[in-house]
Amino acid sequence: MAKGNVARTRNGGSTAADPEFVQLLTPEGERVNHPDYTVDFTDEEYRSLYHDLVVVRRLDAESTALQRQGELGIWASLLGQEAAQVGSGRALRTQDMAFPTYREHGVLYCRGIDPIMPLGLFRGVDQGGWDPNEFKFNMYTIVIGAQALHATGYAMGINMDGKVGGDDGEAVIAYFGDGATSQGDVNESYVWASVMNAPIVFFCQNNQYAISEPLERQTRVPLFKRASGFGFPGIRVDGNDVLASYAVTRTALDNARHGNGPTFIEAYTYRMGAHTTSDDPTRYRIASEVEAWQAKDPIKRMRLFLEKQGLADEAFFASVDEEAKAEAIKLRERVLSMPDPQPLQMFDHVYPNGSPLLDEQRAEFARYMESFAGGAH
Ligand SMILES: Cc1ncc(C[n+]2csc(CCOP(=O)(O)OP(=O)(O)O)c2C)c(N)n1
Ligand SMILES: [Mg+2]
Repeated sequence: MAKGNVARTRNGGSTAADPEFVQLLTPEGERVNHPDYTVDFTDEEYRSLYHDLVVVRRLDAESTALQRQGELGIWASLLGQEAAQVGSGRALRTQDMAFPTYREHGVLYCRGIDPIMPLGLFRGVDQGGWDPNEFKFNMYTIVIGAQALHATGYAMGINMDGKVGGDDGEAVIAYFGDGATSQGDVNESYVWASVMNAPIVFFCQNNQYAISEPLERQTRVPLFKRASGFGFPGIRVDGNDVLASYAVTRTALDNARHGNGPTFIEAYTYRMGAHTTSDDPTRYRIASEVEAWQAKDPIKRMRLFLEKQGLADEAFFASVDEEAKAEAIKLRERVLSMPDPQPLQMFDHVYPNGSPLLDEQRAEFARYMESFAGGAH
């Protein structure tokens, strides 16, 4: 038996790859109805969703190119996951707090953060320069699954502060991947969120791989079905459908803010590029699989939808491309002119008000640096 069939046979047909999900927009750009979810966008909002999808993909491509040219240390591309990120990112209300991984550049963009910010981190000149409280978007987290705990603690805090209930209640969203669902941190978060009725949405982008490990090595049941064992609803959405991603996330966040507790969302999508620029996916997956997912491209279907509905013409699509290109050029120029940090700067933002131990370490490091002054060692 082929290795990949093991999970299928043991679950009587319900497999981790079972594609039953909420969909509002087919790969052909047809708008379909769902009994529980819908969207009510104006024509302008439909166009702006398309705009965001194109811009975040273009900025991402530019960042990959910058890494290839030695200007970034590494880059984790969002290619293929634009709809999951823009849909969920735009579903957040101003007061909601997001906890990202290292790949949520599309959500970051939707939160209104300058897209240069993550590039400083990946260039190694800062530690991620945005203020999480200002933008309600926490720092990127490289440690797989750790942010699920941070997010759950934050959500429990919101409850304690009495900020849940009503339309202006606050909610939290924690982003992570399919691989992260195997981490203890994430499962512990589910337990706490459930029993404390925390106002949180667990948004899992199932992009089918954890680096080279395919989904079938993480789970024998669909990820969204696990949530019921922890005591809250799980739902799978077509993660390449920006409308469905928006609708499902908005409903889950609104449930959370009204005091109805957590939801787990599995956004079923595909990582069309490499895990990071350090990875070579041709070593572990075949071209036909990638091609099959290219037919489900999130941007292509939104463009087809706009065309079919008569909401946009060639001039609109050309102007979005032009704008995305101009933003990418600007991004490139700004990356190239980023100053290198002073070595002692790394001590500055560890604690808001410093600490005696840190002061000692800074002084020691300063003496070490000075020992190089004016001579060869
Ligand atoms: C605690 C921990 N273990 C291992 C790693 C190494 N690592 C980096 S990314 C990754 C895979 C994550 O896969 P997934 O959760 O599916 O997210 P994706 O990268 O696919 O978005 C691993 C194992 C890490 N960063 N942190
Ligand atoms: Mg993954």
